[in-house]
Amino acid sequence: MGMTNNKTVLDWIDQQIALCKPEKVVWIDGSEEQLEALRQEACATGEMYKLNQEKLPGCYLHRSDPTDVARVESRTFICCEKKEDAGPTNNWMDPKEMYAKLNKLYDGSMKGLTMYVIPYCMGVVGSPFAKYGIELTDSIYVVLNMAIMTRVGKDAAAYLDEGFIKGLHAKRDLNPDDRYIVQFPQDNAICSVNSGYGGNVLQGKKCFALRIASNLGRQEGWLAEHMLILGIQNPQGEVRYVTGAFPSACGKTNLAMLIPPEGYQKDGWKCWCVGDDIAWMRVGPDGRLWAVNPENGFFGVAPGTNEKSNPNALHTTQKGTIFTNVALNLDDDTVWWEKLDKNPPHNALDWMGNPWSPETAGGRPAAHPNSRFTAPAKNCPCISPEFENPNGVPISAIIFGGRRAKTAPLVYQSRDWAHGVFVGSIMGSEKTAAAEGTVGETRRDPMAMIPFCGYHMADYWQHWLDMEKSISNPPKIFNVNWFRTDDKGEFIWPGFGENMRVLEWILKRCFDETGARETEIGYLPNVDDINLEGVDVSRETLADLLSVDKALWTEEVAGIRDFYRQFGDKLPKALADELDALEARLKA
Ligand code: GTP
Ligand code: SPV
Ligand code: MN
Repeated sequence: MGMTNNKTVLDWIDQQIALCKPEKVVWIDGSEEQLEALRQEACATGEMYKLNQEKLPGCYLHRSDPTDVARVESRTFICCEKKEDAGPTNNWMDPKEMYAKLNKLYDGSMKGLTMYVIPYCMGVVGSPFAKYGIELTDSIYVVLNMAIMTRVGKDAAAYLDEGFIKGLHAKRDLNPDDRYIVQFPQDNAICSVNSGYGGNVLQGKKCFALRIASNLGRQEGWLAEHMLILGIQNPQGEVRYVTGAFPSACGKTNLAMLIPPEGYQKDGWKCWCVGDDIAWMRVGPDGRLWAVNPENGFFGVAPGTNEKSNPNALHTTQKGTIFTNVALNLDDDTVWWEKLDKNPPHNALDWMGNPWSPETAGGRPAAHPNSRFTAPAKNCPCISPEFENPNGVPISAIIFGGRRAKTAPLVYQSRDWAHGVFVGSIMGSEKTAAAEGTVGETRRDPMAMIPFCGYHMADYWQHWLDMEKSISNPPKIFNVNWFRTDDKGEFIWPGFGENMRVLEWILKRCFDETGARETEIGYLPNVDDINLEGVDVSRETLADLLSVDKALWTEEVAGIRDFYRQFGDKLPKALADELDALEARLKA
């Protein structure tokens, strides 16, 4: 409807209309009037529920189908031409076969429904980093979420001539056996069907900004990563930036919105959030790595978010937010989730819409463990003044991390870039609720990209290794672990805001402002170089958190060897050498 004359765009949309056969087609122009009308429609049909507008203005609740509550990695495919290019960690199917399968599912799937055409931009519209897409969907929930998470409408449509990612989503009947999340890198195309949840269907996020963009990054010489971006301002007023890759539900949003401990605040430290989930990083003219956040909002984990753990996130969700699969407090039409506070509502509906109260729940959680908020970035009290800087921010440190009960120390620094890539490649984490499967079992999740790398993982590591040549002033690479537990299974390190103490050491290392001791696995802090003033952690506990257990690491080496084996000849030699060198140091 006049938003573009681009024939490629219009022809492609016509083909999808012919396939899905919607009753109506509506272009999303990005205007508040149109979005408001859609909110009202979604409330009228029960797709969304309007919350208490005095306490939570512009906020809504949505409940997804109970069988559709997380990303489905087993139903996610990379359909490049050759199976070997998808690699052993991705599902693959021949593109022709997959298109045939999908076309059957899409055929007539929108009969009697409206197809929404969402032109959107990842990144600041018109900036050199920006990339464009169109998502066609029959879900108002998707439209409203995309309008928070990305830049949608006319402004984005004006740039479609620069090329665009084609996306099609149909909810159909949500049959889990016919659920598909498919990326076609050769066609720059994304297809989702039979899901209405999060990363499966908000295609700008994991499908585009990671799976498709990782392919573009490889071709064009940059990196698309599952990383937060955080600015840390020191008492001198200088802001230094880090990125951090932790697996899903392992603390990116929390670290991205960190509030320094009181003592740090008094001294003048401040943190700025640039992004909480995805970073696109390119080499700048100065030879440093520069990062932008391609998103425009936060799709964050609700449970565990509270006034103490992450007040900035909580504030961010107090207006213009869509809550998915949290509990509804019927007394005042507000939301609740586990660990929000110590006062669970007594008259509530759980995430499935069933009556819930702490007395009768029998331990059943009120909110789904992967319940989420979709909140505009501009709501965030600590959003960085550089959030919309088209050039991004220069990165001093890259931080990898996961949930490890025992093995990984609180923090260590890699020896150099290649060793840093190795440290990223051996990341392991105990599984969380952000994906289907058994929570708790350890799995390797290199660079937190196992579910998101759009091509062969070994080629991806090679791309990381190759990047060194073009980054003359590379960031230093670290690994952190906030999740070591004691004999009772309790976290030893207080985490959250206190992680600032570790960040301070990391940044000092980047600018040669503090020392370290060399160990088998890399550089570790001297116990006295981590500031413990004002925190209830003893020097002995810290020493324990900074210990390297040789026996555990020897087991770890065996685990890594097992993991690496599946990559065969494709495993970059530099990584095989790093593993041998680590083993040799542990034996020495
Ligand atoms: P995705 O959105 O799935 O990519 O997750 P994320 O990496 O942004 O994780 P998030 O920050 O939402 O944290 C997930 C869970 O980890 C929450 O339950 C947090 O309370 C918990 N968490 C985050 N940081 C820490 C920490 O420093 N220590 C401990 N013990 N828990 C943490
Ligand atoms: C994750 O699982 O890493 C998320 C949520 O950030 S989703 O958008 O569902 O992928
Ligand atoms: Mn994520």
